[in-house]
Parts: sequence; C-alpha cells; structure tokens
Amino acid sequence: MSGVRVLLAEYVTSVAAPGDLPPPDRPEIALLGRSNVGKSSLINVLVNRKRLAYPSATPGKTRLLNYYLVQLRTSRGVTELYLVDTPGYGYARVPKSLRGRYDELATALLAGTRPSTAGAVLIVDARHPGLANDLAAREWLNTLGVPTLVVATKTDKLSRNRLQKALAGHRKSLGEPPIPFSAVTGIGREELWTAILGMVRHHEGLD
Ligand SMILES: Nc1nc2c(ncn2[C@@H]2O[C@H](COP(=O)(O)OP(=O)(O)O)[C@@H](O)[C@H]2O)c(=O)[nH]1
Ligand SMILES: [Mg+2]
Repeated sequence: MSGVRVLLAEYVTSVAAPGDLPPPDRPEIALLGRSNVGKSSLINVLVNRKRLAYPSATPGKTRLLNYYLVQLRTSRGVTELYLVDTPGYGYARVPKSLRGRYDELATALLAGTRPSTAGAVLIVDARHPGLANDLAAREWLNTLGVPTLVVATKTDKLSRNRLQKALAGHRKSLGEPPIPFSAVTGIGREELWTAILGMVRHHEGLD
C-alpha cells in the first residue's frame, strides 16, 4: 500500500530561458537523464497520470523545462513541490546550439542560485551501466553540491539475473546503488517518493 497519496498534479509552465523560471515558491526536484531514458514516463507513474508529462515517441523533442505542481498527502501532512522535467542530454540529433541552451537552463535551475532547489533525480537506463554522459551528469551534480538520487529505470526489460548484474555495474560506476524502477510495472515508485520527500524535508530544514 502506498504511504503517499497524490492529491493534485498539474502542468504549470514551460521554461525556455533562465529569465522565465517561475518564482521559487515550492521546493523543486529536477529530473535529469538522457533523452528517451524514461523521464516523462517516470513522472507520470509518480503522479498516477497517464499523460501528464507527455512521454514522446520522438527522442529529444522536449527541449524546455516543464514544471509540474504536485500536492501530496503523507503520514506527516500535506506537501507541495515542483517536479521539473528537463530535456535529455546526449541526444546526437540535438544541435550544439540547443545543447548550449540546455546547459544554461540546467545550470540556472541547479547551480545554487535558486533557494527552491531541493534536489535532482538522475535517471539512467538499467540496461546500460557506465555511460559516459550519465557519469558526467553525476559528476556535474556532485560538483554543484545538489542532493541527487539515482534511479535505474526500465528494469522490466531485464531478466532477474541480468538485472542484478546490471545494478551491480551501476553501483560500481556511480559509487552508489541506484533505485531500481520501472514505469511499466511501477516497481520503485514508493521507494522513490520516500527518497524525494526526504530531500524535500531536508531542504526545508525539517530533517
Ligand atoms: N519497457 C519500458 N519502457 C519505458 C519505461 N520508461 C519509459 N519507457 C519507454 O521509453 C520511451 C521514452 O520514454 P520517455 O518517458 O518519453 O523518455 P524521456 O525522453 O526521458 O522523457 C517511451 O517509448 C516509453 O514508453 C520503462 O520503465 N519500461
Ligand atoms: Mg520527456
């Protein structure tokens, strides 16, 4: 049974430039990962909505930060936060100019200038440990000092044996065990919410 009830999940705004970022009035959790890794699908599963975050069939299509306001009821009361879906990195067909804009936006979101930055969720493909751009993203978040959770998604695509091997590979290359997740089976949803709420409470100085 879920300890977290989603009371509300709604699209708020899209951001194309740092100047468009909304007022920092709720804790923000940024979702990062390669294009097509499953960021939007993961958001939809978290909030129990089929198409809130529009998972796209076209990799690299989402080029803006998309803000979703989520209101939750937990055993500790009602909490509000923003989940921020970001464009994927490392998609070969995205022109350099756009990659620059992504870096600029991600930096504005996470580099410590917003009092609302509560943390990041770095999403990697369970099947592919050790990808250079995933490790670069982890390194970058470390450098910024942003609290980060790593999630290995699409675990449903691996047999139990292969999954154990792959997760060990992720643990080794990332230096920490990722949370196993699947948008298909919903596995990991509860653990991820608990971890996200931990970052939010820490951000608010409650834990
Ligand atoms: N089997 C499986 N497919 C997934 C999972 N998560 C996402 N996908 C698929 O992967 C593709 C990209 O997902 P999307 O959420 O749009 O990735 P994004 O670009 O990171 O937002 C879509 O076809 C999804 O249906 C998962 O956990 N398991
Ligand atoms: Mg997406």
